[in-house]
Amino acid sequence: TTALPYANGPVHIGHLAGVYIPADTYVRYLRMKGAEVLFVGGSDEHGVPITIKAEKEGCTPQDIVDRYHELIKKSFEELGISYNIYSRTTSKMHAATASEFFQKLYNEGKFIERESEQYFDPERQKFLSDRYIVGTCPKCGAEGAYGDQCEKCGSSLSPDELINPHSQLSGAALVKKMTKHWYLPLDQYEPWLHEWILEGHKEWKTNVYGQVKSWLAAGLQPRAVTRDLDWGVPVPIKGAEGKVLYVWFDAPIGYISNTKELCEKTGDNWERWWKDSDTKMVHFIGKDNIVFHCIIFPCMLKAYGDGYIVPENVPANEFLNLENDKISTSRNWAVWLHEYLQEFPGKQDVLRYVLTANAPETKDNNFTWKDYQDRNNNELLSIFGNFVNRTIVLTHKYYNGVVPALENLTEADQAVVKEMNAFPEQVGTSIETYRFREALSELMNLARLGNRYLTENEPWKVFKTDPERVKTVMALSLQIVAKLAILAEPFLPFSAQKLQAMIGLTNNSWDTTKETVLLPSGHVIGQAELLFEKVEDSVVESQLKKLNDTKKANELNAWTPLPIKEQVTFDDFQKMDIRVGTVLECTKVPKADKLLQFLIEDGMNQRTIVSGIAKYYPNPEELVGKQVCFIANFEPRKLKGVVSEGMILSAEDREGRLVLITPSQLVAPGCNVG
Ligand code: B3M
Ligand code: ZN
Repeated sequence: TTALPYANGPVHIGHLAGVYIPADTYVRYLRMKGAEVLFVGGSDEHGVPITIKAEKEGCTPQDIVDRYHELIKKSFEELGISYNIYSRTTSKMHAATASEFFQKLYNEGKFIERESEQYFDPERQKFLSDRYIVGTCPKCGAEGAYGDQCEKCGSSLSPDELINPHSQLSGAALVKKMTKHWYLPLDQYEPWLHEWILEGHKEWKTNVYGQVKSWLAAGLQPRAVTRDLDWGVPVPIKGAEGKVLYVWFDAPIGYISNTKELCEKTGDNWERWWKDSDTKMVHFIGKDNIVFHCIIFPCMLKAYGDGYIVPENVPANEFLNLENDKISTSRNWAVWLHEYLQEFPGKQDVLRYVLTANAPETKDNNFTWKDYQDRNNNELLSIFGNFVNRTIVLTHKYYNGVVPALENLTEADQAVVKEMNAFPEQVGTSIETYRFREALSELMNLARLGNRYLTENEPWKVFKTDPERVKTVMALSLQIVAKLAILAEPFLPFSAQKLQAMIGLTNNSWDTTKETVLLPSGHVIGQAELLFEKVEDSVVESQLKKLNDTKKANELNAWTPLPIKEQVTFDDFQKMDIRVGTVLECTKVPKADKLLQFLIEDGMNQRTIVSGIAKYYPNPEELVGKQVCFIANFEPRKLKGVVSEGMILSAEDREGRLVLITPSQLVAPGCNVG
């Protein structure tokens, strides 16, 4: 299974590197090993963020999830994520399955019931989840802080801490009201979790094992599995009207619902996937989902009983950064899959390659466009592509594409044979232990071996003097190409399949690659076609520009007016003599690129005022005849040798641009402003 992405936005490279690419690599490998595999995915279509997005856009939550479910599903397909099923948690099957799951636990007394006081919006007549409660941040004083977090200062909050909490929906002041919820008593499962994971699964990744250990050390609390909300799977019991299952209760059941949905279509028995001790279940997720997949969902399955298995492993990954900055949906700091697919047609494997090579397996990792280019140009193209291309081209040149017999091996050849035959096992073991970066680098070592073999034997030179020898060299190189064509498939499915077709391989079973001869003598291979192409500098530059534009836009959006200054009295204001004047002359101040020198008609006299707005008025002569506002009793100051008798008023916008303040109609020079 792969974590079900929330259908309130598209997926990005962080999701891919953490969850979907490793899972797909794993699954493709298992299939090639001949294992019976079910690869289950889907969209998570419940939860508060979806309802908030709908509210903001003035549509229904269903509209939102319909939009993103389709987008995500299609992008996964295009990237070659080879699900057996990708469904959704708004399906009928899911509602029925999740509902039945809750019902059984409820009937068997597996929940505890608790009443507690919650915030209630008296106008909308509903309970509000934390996100719908806004107020003043107790930490930084910002208005509009949410009941769970202040976005201004980043503090995490509880609604009780907010000053003047009110409803984001209606603006109404909130009241507290009692409400009943059902809790899964996780504490009761502690001994079992301890034995099952801490004793029984010491082989789990240290980041996963460590998180479970610290959760258990801190002690588990009962968890509410219901919410007062109108978007979700309704709680299927009397007296629970207006309540739904908590999204983290229903979402993992989605794995079961989607299995059922598929099996119903194919005539398979879904229970053998979920209730047979021979089935191994593996959850691919990101690190923020560990507690749900290692503790809560297993407790749910354990509580349900009836033979449900629990996961064999949960190889959660850490996070991927983008250009040394945290990926963020709200700041649009991401490489979105659907955009990548559009901008880089036919380059799915490059992304799969780079994200596997940089997978955040043991610590957070970083994606940069420069690294993308380097890995494409210096690894995929120079090592893999180059070896394959040289071998195929030479085979056509010397033998019209007919594979020569692999015979007359020298001792050195035999060592190469031995070396190449070890790869299927090595790569396979790394994949089976969820070390995908290591597996990929092993795969590239096979291509390196091929390159080295060709370079050392120089068939293009030897052909003139010893054509018999070249037959052996080419025959052996072709076997390496064939092995690569198969072993690359879990990582680079598009290129591998293209290569297999190119050389006429019809069997992609993993274990056959342990044999030496995959292309028998006399077999005819096709013409060399390009597998990879160079990524030019301009591509990197334009992607960096796109990110840079995002950054700029974010900075502008983050702009807020300055805080209001200390209060002043009418008398304070009266001290300021603000007047309108007409510009008689306006020139640049020599040797001061910021300053303009104005000659102003102030109704009684003419006065000189210097103002630091030159950057925004490149043609100062155009200001002649315009009217401006100025402070007439400002103490004279000398600026770059010019005495300035007043201050001209301008507005400063969010970009720091200064704009002159002008009366909306012509007035007599010398008029007071106030
Ligand atoms: N919808 C994805 C997330 O936390 C969440 C996973 C559910 S898996 C059952 O980003
Ligand atoms: Zn704050």
